[in-house]
Amino acid sequence: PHPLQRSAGIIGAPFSKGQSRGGVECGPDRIRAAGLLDRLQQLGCAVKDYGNLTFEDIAVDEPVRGSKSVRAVGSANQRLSEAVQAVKKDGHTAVMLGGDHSLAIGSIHGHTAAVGPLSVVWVDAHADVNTPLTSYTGNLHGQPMSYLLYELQSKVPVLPNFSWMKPCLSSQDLVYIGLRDIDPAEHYILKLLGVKVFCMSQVDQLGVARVMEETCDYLWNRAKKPIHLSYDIDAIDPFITPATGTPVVGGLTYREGLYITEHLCQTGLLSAVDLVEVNPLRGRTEDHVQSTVSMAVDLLLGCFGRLREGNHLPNYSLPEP
Ligand code: 4U7
Ligand code: MN
Ligand code: MN
Ligand code: MN
Repeated sequence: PHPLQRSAGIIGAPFSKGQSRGGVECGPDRIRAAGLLDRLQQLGCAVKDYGNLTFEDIAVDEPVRGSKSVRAVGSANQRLSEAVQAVKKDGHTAVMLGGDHSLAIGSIHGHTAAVGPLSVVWVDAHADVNTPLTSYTGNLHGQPMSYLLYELQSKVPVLPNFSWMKPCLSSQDLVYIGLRDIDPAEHYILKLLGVKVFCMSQVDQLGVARVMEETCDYLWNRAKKPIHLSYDIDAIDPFITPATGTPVVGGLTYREGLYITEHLCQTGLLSAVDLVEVNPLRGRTEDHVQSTVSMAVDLLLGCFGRLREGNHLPNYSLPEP
C-alpha cells in the first residue's frame, strides 16, 4: 500500500530498568526531536502520537534469581501491552520507541492480544533469549524472548509482576537477523528449538536481499501472519550507531539495515515495530548521538514506505509555468 493508506500510532516507552545504563529512557524524545513525525507525514503517512507512557515507581525491587528490577520490568510491560492493544484497536501500525529491549515483552504480547498469532522478525546483535537462570548479567533486556516463546515456558520461573502475561509466540514464527554476540546457553536454546537465524556470517554469505527473501519464505511457509519487527539499534554497526548500551563490532551497514525495513514494508504485513536501545548518553560526541538517532529515524521511515528511489504523493501534479 501507498504510505497514504498507512497510519502510524506512536508510543514512547522511556524505560531503562531492563539494563543498568542510564540514558536509554531518553530514546523516545530524541527520536521525536529528530523530526520523526514530520518526516512520516511528509511521506503521506497519517500519524497519531500517543505520547510517552509513565511507569510505576517500585521502591523495593530486589533481584529475583539473579535477575534485576524484575518487578519494574513486569509492571512496565503490562502497561505497554495495554497501550499497544489500544493502538492496534485504533487501526494503526504500532510504533514503540524504547527504551531498552525488555519492552519487547509487552509490545509483542499486546500486539498478539490485539491481532492474533504473529510472525516476529528480530533484528539485533544479540538473541535476547536468556532465561533468568541462564543470564550472566541478570539484565532483562537480554531475556525478553524467553518469556515470549511457548517452547521455553517450563524453563522460565514465574516472576513477580509477570502473572499478567503468558507466552504467545512459537519458535517457528521467529526469524533473527544480524546476530553476532550469542551466549552459550542462548546458542544451545536456538539449536534445541531449531530457530531460524541469519547471523552476520549468513548476511555476509547470502547478502541481505537473499536473507530477506528467505526470511519471508520461511515465515510464510505456514501462513501469512501480521509481522512484528523488533529492531534493536545495536544490530547496526557501531560505526554508524555508537550511542547504544551494548555495541558489538561487525554489524549491519546503513544500507543493509535499511533494506530490511524496506523489504518488510513492501510485504504489506508489517503491523508493529519496536525501535529500541538508542541511548543518547552513550555517544561520546554529539555527532555520535545524531548519527545513531538519524539511523533510527531512517529505519522507521523505511518501515512506512520511504524508498531510496524517491517518493511522491499520489495527488502530486507539476507546477504550471
Ligand atoms: B540487547 C547479554 F551477556 N547476552 O544477556 C545479556 F552479553 O537488548 C547481552 O540485545 C544482552 O541489547 C543484550 O546480558 C541485550 C550479555
Ligand atoms: Mn536486543
Ligand atoms: Mn542487542
Ligand atoms: Mn543493546
